[in-house]
This record gives sequence, C-alpha cells and structure tokens, in this order.
Amino acid sequence: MRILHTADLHLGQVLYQYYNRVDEHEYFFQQLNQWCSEYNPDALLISGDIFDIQQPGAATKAFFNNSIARLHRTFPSMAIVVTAGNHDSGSRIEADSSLWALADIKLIGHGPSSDALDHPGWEDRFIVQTDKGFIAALPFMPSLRKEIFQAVIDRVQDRNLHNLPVVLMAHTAVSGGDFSGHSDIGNIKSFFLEELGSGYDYLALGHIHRSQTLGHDIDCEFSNSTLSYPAPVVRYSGSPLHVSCDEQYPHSVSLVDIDKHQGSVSIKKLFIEQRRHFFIIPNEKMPAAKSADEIYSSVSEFCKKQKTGYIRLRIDASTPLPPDFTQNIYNILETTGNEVRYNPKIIFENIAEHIDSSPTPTFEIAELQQMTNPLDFIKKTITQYPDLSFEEIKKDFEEVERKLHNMSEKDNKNSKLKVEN
Ligand SMILES: [Mn+2]
Repeated sequence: MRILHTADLHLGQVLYQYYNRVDEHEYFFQQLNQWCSEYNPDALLISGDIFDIQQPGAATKAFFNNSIARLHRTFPSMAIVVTAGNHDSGSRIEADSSLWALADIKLIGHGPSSDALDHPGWEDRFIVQTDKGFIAALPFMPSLRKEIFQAVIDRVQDRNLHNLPVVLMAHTAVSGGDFSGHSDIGNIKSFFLEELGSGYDYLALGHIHRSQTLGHDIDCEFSNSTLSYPAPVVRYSGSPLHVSCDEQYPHSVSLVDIDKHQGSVSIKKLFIEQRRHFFIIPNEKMPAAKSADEIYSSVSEFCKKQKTGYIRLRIDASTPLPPDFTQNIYNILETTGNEVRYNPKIIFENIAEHIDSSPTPTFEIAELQQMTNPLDFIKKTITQYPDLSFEEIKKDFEEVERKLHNMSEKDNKNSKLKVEN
C-alpha cells in the first residue's frame, strides 16, 4: 500500500495579520498533483488542520473544494481521506461530508460520540478500505479517549482477513513512549502514544508542523533517501508551508510504502518548493544590524535582488529604532507590490548585555492561539528573568504533567468501576 501523507495545510491563513497565502497553497497543490501522477499512491491522507480558522471565507472554501475535486478527477482511483484538526470546525467539515461521499472522498469532522461504540456499524464512518489496505481515520478529539482508537483498529482487524496494511490517522501531539532524541515533542500539550491504541502499521499524525518519525533519530531533516522501519511507524508529515516564522526547516510530504500488516514501512520525503522563501536580514553569517539606516538599505537591496519572500530583521538590542521604523520598512516593501513580506517580530540580539533596555517580546495573535503549552511562552520570555533556568522549569512541568496523567488514569478506572457496580 502506498500513501501520500500530509497535514496542517492551514488554508486561508493570513500571515503577519496582513498577507493572504493562497498563491503559496496553489503552488503546493500543483506539486501534490505532480507527485500523485509520478508516484501513483493508493491514498492521499490529510491529517487535520485543513483550514487555518474555524469559519474560513468563501474563497478559501472554494479553493479547497476545487483543489480536492481536481485531484479526484485526475486520479479517480486514489482514495482521499481528510480529517478535521484543532483549527477546523468539526461540524462544518462534517456538514460537507455527505456530498464528498458521493465521490468516495472521506471527510471526517467528529470522532464517535461516547455512546456510539454500543451501536453496531458505528465504525463504517471511520474506516476506508482499499484494494491494498485499510485506513482508520480519526479527527482531532478534544477529549482523546483510548478506547475509541483501539475500538476502531479492532474493527479494522475484524475485516482484515488478508493481512493488509493498516493505517491510522490522528491529529494530536504525542509524548511518552521511547522518543529519545526528540526533545521538541514536549513543547505542546500532548498525549501518550499508548492512548492511540495498537495494531496499526503506520500512524499518520497531524498537529506538529515539523516532520518527524517518532522513536527514530536517524530521520535527517534534509535527506530525501528512503528509510525503512519495521511496523509500526509513527510519523508527523509536517505542514506544507511554514505556518509561523519559527518553522524555517524544510517542509515535505511523506510518501509511505507498507508491504503488509506487521511488515515494513518505507518513508521518502518529497520536499516542497516554497512559492515564497523565508529570509533573515542580515543573514545569520553576518553581524546583527546596528542602525536603522543599515536595515533600510539592506531591505532595499533585498527587494531589488530577491524580489519575493518573507523577511525578518535581525537587530542588535542596543540599536535605537525611530518611532516610524516599521512604517519606513513597509514603505520600502511597497515597491515590490506585496511580494516581499515583512514579519514585524524583530530578532533582537545580544539581549543579555542590554537586559534593562531590551524590548518586551511581542507575540502575534495567531501564534498565541497555537501556544497550547505554557512552556512555549516561558521559553520566549525567559531572557527577561535572568534568575530562572528554562531546563528546571521544563522538568517541573513534565513532573506535573506526569502526575496529572496518572491522576486522570486513576479517575478513569474509578469511574469505570462505579459504572460496573
Ligand atoms: Mn496545525
């Protein structure tokens, strides 16, 4: 079974409160079309966060509809499975699902309700069976419950008489298990891998925007060579575009081949060419800028040479900036007709030396909304508190998280006992 796995499209995103990214998403879908014709996958999976906001505008919805319909027309035998993420409105995704079902395209907005598991046939909505294997698709569920994941995998196994590959889709952050070498997993509110059940060969995850195969530290970010692992494999495909300026790593779609149930899983990253690249001015090999004029001329130079891209400025913290600094930058960029785009979140350097004069870190609204873990916030503001150690705070948080997890396990057991009694 061969699948193309992607997630976190964030269609309709307006970056830095100003820039519409539809042409970037269009360029991504062009590449996706190209890969579908080149690799001929049995299924295309989109593991949540289709849209950037719960109520995307008409143009964004039309873009999604047209892009998916076009993929289906061009590759009619390829299964397409789309689940809702935490950014999506599950109800809105669900509302369109019966229409998409006419084209055999699966859109899943909601997980099963708590009493659904008692009704035979509940699983039909979540299972896609192809000639080559099974896809059990679950969307983002605010209260993630282990029995749902296990139940849907078990129902797949009832049908899986020929040992075909089993793929599970989920949209969540995952922690726990043996994830040595993946310290960044803990930066987001997360669930333990065991809570997603067992019995799948490939877990196609969405939510974390950096692509990674969990539990394996040989997943080189820049390599497009095919890596094989014994099943099961747990993987984030990562987002196609950098959704915030902290995501400058390469973005890719995962091409996944699974030979049989409990067999081997091969993964190849298909790197996405970005319509607009991300640049830091001056680039990190140079010293940070020390005057506003220096920045103005570097930005002008960039606009002439590069002509397109997202830029972010690197400025020494001791540099005095005039009150019309931001306006001056926008004035320079105007000459490029919105092609060079400015992220007003400046990277200030040598803050430690200027701790008293250092500016307070600023946050975009979208960034704050995504920040489900207080540690992310602490990390960004830690330079303001020279007496605190980030590592110690992180350890304390992890300890609390572990205790809370144990408590909720106990609560679950107790409430089950009560029900049985
Ligand atoms: Mn996302």
